[in-house]
Amino acid sequence: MPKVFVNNIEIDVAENSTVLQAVNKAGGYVPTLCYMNLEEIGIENKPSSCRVCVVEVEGRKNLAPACVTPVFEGMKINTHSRRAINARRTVVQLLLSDHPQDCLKCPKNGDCELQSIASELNITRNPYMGKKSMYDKDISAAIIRDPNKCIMCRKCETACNEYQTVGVLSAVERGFDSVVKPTFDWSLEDTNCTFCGQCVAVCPTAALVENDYIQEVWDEIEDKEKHVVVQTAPAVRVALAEEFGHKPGTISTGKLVGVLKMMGFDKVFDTNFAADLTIMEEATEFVDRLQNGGTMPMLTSCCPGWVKFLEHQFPELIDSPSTAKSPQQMFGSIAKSYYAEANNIDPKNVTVVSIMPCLAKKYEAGRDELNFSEEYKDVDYVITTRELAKMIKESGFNFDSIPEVKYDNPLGESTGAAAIFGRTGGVAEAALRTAYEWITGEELLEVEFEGLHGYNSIRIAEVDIKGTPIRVGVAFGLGNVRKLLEDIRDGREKVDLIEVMACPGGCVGGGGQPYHHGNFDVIKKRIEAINNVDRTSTIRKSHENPSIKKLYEEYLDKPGSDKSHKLLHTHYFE
Ligand code: HC1
Ligand code: SF4
Repeated sequence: MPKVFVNNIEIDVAENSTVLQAVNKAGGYVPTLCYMNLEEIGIENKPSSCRVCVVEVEGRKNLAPACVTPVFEGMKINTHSRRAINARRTVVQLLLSDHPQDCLKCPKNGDCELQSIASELNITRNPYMGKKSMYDKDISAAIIRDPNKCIMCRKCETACNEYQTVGVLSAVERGFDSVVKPTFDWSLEDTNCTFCGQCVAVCPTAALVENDYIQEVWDEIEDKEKHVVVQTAPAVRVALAEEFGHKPGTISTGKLVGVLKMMGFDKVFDTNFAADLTIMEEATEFVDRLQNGGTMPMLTSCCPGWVKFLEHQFPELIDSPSTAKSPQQMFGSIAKSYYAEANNIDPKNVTVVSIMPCLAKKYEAGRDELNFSEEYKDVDYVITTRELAKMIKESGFNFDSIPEVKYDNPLGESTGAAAIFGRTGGVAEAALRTAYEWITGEELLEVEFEGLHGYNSIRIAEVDIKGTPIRVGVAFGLGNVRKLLEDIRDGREKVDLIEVMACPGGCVGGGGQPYHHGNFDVIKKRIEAINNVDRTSTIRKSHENPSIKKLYEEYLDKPGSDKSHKLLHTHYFE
């Protein structure tokens, strides 16, 4: 174990450590912009391009970039020599010299890493003002790409090309003209982009941000003709509080409902209700395929980033996903049919707003084949957890004093099985809780399937359904999904059911969640919180949800009925 000195303090570090790791171990700090390492899930970015992390190393003439410089025995590191600080200031001033100076109206204002490092380094003026990049913005339903704000950290490239293996973003040109963008300068909408938002999740500036619909949602709430209902996704309740200074993993379901009421929504409903409904349809389809020789393995279909990935990358598997629409879309269909009819409201006057942890949900809401009516969309506006936090802040509500309120019913009642949709392995587990009882006719006493829990990116579990072994594959991160699907295609693995989520840890790590700043522990805490929501639920199986039973009795007849198919199912495109 080499001994090194960080600012004169001696510490032992692991072999092959970098200076940055040594500094972190010593409890010190050097700023970074391009460095990112989510070690547990295999995302690493260290092009050493920004040079913000330079430090002084005794005996070395040039300053050393901490993120890539290996330590050696007896190394003496000074993180804050005047020379190192001045070099960092110059680096940041040069970056700012070609950066739009519009911080006050920038969507990342307050969340921008470049802005906070500039402030940390006390940069109040800039001697290097010169030529400026002038690119057009690329605006899609989910993502806004502003190359003028790109600082060439390459994090988005790593997220898209190495982690997701979608390969849409890459660095082009040289020198001052270098920028990260899609091939041929195409708009993201014209590429294979899945809108997973993982590039947005890691972008340190506003070069990549969500397309926000905050003003549109306020306008709907203000419109007296409109009956505005809102649904909240499973993963939002375990992350929103982070935006208000609470620890990752804080559960704020009651406050979430309370604040949406205070904001003026007519009804506050739960996507979890629709997740239970999804299980009714998906488990029916799974049992049918299993018993009657349908296409196997069955793939889950609730993650829109994954569905788009499948359509582009695995067209030969187009018959494999469940035809069940995602909970977001099922909720919209039921709100504009069953709920509107029961309350005598013209569905054209019902506005459905979704609060989602995800950017691909914005894209999903615009897919025609997911809308049951030709006259209106299932879901009108999708905003992210981050956008909701902005609306709460803008309204001046003090998060800590928001009262805890319960969801409205009937579209607000849900089970623990629905809650776990928000974490990796949860959709498969929820489906099996129901399928087990339907197949065996017996009560499932131990509802948690251990093999479906955990943080590994690819997991295979075998579940015994009274002598019939069901093999379940779970994968998150599209690159891992690719590996699993290739193993199945090439006969190295055989499974019956596959749950796929595009984002790290499932929806809890979605591209619309509060920024995790490269720390996977944040995502793990959210997963634990999701499990707590399940474990403290009185009902933990979707088919036991009383409001779901009533919906079938009064309206849909039974899972897989003609009406269910019209409202709750879809098809995919090669
Ligand atoms: Fe998800 Fe889903 S779990 S996709 O991860 O099936 O976004 O939270 O809302 O639709 O329920 C996201 C989360 C979400 C859907 C559900
Ligand atoms: Fe790549 Fe996902 Fe970003 Fe699209 S949204 S560019 S697929 S990382």
